[in-house]
Amino acid sequence: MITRTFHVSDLSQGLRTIKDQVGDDAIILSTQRQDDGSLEVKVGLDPSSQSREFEPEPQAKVPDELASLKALVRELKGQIQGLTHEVRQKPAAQFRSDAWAMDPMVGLRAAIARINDRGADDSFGRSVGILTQVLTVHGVHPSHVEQLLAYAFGSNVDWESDPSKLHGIVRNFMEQHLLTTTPLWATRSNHQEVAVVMGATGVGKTTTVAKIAAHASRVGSKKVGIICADTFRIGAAYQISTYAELLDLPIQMVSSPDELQRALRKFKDLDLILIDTMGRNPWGKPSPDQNRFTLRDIEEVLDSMDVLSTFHLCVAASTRVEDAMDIARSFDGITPDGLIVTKLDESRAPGVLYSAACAAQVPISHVCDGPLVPEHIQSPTPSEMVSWVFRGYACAREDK
Ligand SMILES: Nc1nc2c(ncn2[C@@H]2O[C@H](COP(=O)(O)OP(=O)(O)OP(=O)(O)O)[C@@H](O)[C@H]2O)c(=O)[nH]1
Ligand SMILES: [Mg+2]
Repeated sequence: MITRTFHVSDLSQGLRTIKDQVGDDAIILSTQRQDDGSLEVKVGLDPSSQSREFEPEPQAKVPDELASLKALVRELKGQIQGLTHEVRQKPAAQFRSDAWAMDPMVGLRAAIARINDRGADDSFGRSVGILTQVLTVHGVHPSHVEQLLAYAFGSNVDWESDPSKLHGIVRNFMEQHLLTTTPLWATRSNHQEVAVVMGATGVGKTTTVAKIAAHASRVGSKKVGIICADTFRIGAAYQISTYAELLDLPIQMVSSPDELQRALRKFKDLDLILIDTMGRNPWGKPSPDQNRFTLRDIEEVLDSMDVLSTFHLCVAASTRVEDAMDIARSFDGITPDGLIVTKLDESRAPGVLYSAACAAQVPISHVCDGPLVPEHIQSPTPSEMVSWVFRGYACAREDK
């Protein structure tokens, strides 16, 4: 309730004046005769009353407090705006170490702020958009796209005035981080090498073994032997025997650790032994028959015989990028020493090879781009592979 005090000479006349001023809804709270003979009348009114005349008592301090609060808010707002402006004015170089060493998102957020500042039709913004799209469409995992952009945004290069430089920074970074290793036909070692080729079913293991064997014996002038550890799939032995016969290379079939040991002893004078293995579901449990002779068994035999061995994982380029990254880290309990990317000709996403190799920190040893033995295998440089990621494999090959 709001109250107000009036001083009138007599009650009946005073009430009329009071009602004129505050309306009929006002109620008399108290009357008191004063020393000078006048009458003090205190009236009260419900605030929801429609009376426009009825002003609150002047002692109410609420408006003053509101005004000072408003002033404080204005001052704080000004300070926040000043700070935001200061952050936006910082040159890219100042974000560099923080962005990369502490949180890759910092560089990204700073760049997004700059794009927003410049408006939608900025060529820098467009360049960033195109780069993001090219990498994503070509199969690079989103986390790697984010990492590449964050690195570029934090670099010292003046890409803001020339956005095309952005691509150059990203390409260089990718080339430096994409690991490769000497193909098996070109290694120079005084010791015998044993290479186990593993991978999911149908990815091209047997065909790849035949391609590598052909290059190693014809181009690399190595004495090569093949061991087939896939006696489970119908036709597997026949397929690899046919290749061995065509290439005029010795072959042994093994289905147990003992047989593998015997085969390795028989081949003790050869330079390179290629072991073709059975296709396995990377995530499923093997059937009891498949479980008879596992990759672990092969690894144990090789370790016990003290031979120099490497495990090469075949991954089809058409594999979903998340799956390829997972498999490359560990396949059937084995950490691969090298990646063989197969069926690149059947994929539109060469970025899978970048993401799989980077996620697992495993070098790419060979790339296969067709079914023909021995033609469709190569050992590309990081620069070639990165240009596939940027241009798409087919386009980059056509331009060559
Ligand atoms: N387009 C294309 N086809 C390929 C490539 N590599 C292999 N192939 C074909 O893929 C099919 C399977 O190849 P295999 O070498 O038998 O595959 P695998 O991994 O040994 O198969 P399993 O032993 O059954 O697990 C065959 O038809 C090959 O000709 C490649 O790089 N590109
Ligand atoms: Mg096979």
